[in-house]
Amino acid sequence: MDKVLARGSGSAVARSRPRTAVLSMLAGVAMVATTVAVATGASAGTTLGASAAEKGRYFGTAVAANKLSDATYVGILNREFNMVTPENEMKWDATEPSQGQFNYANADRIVSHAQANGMRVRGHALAWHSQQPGWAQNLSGTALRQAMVNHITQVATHYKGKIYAWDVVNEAFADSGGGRRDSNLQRTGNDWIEVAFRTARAADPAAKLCYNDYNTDNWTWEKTQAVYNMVKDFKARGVPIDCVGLQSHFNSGSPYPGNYRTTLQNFAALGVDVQITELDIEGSGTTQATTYGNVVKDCLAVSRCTGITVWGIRDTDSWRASGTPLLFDGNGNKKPAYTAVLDTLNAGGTTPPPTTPTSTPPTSNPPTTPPPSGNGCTASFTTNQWQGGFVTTVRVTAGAAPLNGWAVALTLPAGASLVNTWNAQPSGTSGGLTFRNVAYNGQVGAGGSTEFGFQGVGTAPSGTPTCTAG
Ligand code: 9MR
Repeated sequence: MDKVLARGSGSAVARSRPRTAVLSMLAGVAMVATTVAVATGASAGTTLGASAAEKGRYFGTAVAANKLSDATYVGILNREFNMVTPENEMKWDATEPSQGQFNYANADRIVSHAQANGMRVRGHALAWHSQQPGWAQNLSGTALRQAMVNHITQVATHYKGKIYAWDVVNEAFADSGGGRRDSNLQRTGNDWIEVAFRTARAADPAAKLCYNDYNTDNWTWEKTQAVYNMVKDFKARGVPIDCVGLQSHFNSGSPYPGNYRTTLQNFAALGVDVQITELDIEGSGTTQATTYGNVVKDCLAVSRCTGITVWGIRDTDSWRASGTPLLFDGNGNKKPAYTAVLDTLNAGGTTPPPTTPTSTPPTSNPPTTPPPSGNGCTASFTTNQWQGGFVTTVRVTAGAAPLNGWAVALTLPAGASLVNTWNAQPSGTSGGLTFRNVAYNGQVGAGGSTEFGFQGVGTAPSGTPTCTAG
């Protein structure tokens, strides 16, 4: 069983709490409160999506394709939300049930529904240890690495231009100890996460690329620190990452932490967007409503917290239905939690820029290459080779003078050819190649460096590449 499910079993109290008439009564009160809030705020939105949009954000939900024929469900979906995440339909087992044979039918239904109703889509999830098809579970080493790269390339290409943000890698860190989670993907090599991100960038350059995980809400937890260090390292080395998703499944075993805003701020200060991707809060009534309000307040306080997605519409749609963790009851009525979210969205006026970290961030020094003493530049590369393919990362380092443009020459061995390149423009696809800077990375300060990379089939280049300034 997935570890999140184990954690998610929550407290017996939360699970046995009855959804009684009290809740319906509170829902009634909630609707009155909503009406009052709307009447007093001229520009206040009357739905979650509209109110979030007024604050420059989105409000989304997980959607299950098989519920798109449920009129109550679709009515709430279309009225309230402007972002959707397919709950299971874009996962590896759903999209590539047999190796090399792709099935997009259910995911396409959700994407079409979203597009027809003016909603955007968060893609979930390209590479994950869980919900792999049987054939992938049985692979290892280079065969699995290649299968992952192909899967990401195929799925991200199929949805190219239709996805606001992809959860490229999901839940790759261990719950404790500050390290990676053991998995077949992890055993292909520690660089599997960055290879996944580079592959996704090459396939759909316009989509934001996110790392998504749970139990990364409390700033002091080892797992939060471990993900923070990875994102910091990726930013330092030019690995393409645009956002961090905090799933935020809250219950008594994994409660909303008082330092949640600090966590959001500290991730944002690394230069990535932060998104709350799978929010649900077990409980009921005022207690649950207050926590929902606090989460929304925290997101509004961090300008790079760009949106919130709840993990389902009605309590009965939830993967944790007995914990009644969502904004609508089983009949589709608004709960007090709904009103708290809407009122907080409407009240939240400020979106200050991200602040500097409020607690000392952990340090992780980016790899450094001593600058050469002369003018010009040098280049060096590292390669991840698997059977039949490779990813090479090239570091360009300026000499004693700043660079205003650079070119790196290297030769691909016979039979090898380029598949994707990021952060550089290649002169061709095989043999002797020159990679030139692109618009945003030609200027490198004296002694500074920048990185580009490429993915290819066949054998990776070896030797020392030649770097020329200008
Ligand atoms: O909500 C999803 C549920 O229907 C599936 O059975 C489950 C299987 O792993 O995945 C649930 O969604 C998970 C999400 O994809 C990743 N984060 C944890 C979510 C809850 O388990």
